[in-house]
Amino acid sequence: MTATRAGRFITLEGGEGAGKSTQLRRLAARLRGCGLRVVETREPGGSARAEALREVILSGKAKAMGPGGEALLFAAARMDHLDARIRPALARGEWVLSDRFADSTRAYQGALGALPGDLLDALERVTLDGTRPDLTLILDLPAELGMARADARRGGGQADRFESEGLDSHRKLRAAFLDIARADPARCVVIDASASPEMVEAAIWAAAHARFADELTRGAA
Ligand code: Z5A
Repeated sequence: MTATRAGRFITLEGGEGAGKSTQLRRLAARLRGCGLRVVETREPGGSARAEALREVILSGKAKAMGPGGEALLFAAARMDHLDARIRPALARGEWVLSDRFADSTRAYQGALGALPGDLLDALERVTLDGTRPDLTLILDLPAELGMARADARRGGGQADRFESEGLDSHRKLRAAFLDIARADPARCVVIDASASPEMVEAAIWAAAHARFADELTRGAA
């Protein structure tokens, strides 16, 4: 009888245009190449109810509630995402890759929205209820470069609630994600996201190997 291996939970974080979605797809493909079952998901969203909340939040309809109100909406979406999608997949032994997770609340609603740290700690405790990422990849690049990439991808389309923040806000966000990485080096790895997609992919794969060498080798066997 073969025991089901516990799944692993990996999150990708960083500012706008850092390449999280691009790299999540590439990492998923590499993990599948090792014979692992992989779930690709995102926040806000990832489950039906959380996707409905995503629409409300990114439309800007909740902006008037302030960062506290928005943080509660992100938390409600995250609780459903964890219950409906993340924990069941981990229990089945799957690897869950999420494009953003709780660190985004710390950076956007915390550093940018000036919510106090003790409030964020309490919210995180209740929301995550012990389910934390095994590895968080912080994709780091200068704010100007991230904004230019996101603008080019939008091709003149309308910016959403957070994309319309200015350069200073994006600089603050970058610093906030680097602070998060410094505060939790056992979980977080900072990746230079200004390099080519292939180089970023290789750096991420090296970080995953450093963290999960045994599992990746067994998966491929
Ligand atoms: N938010 C929050 O406030 N609080 C929370 O708790 C959570 C989220 C969970 C969700 O936006 C917003 O919600 C987000 C934070 C807030 N606000 N913003 N801005 P989203 O999900 O719609 O988008 P995003 O998470 O910000 O991701 P993004 O802007 O779509 O970027 P990305 O996923 O990091 O990048 P990408 O789509 O992979 O790449 C962007 C473009 O750059 C694309 O054309 C690529 O082809 C190109 N690219 C990617 N990598 C490279 C490299 N290495 N070189 C050159 N070009 C590249």
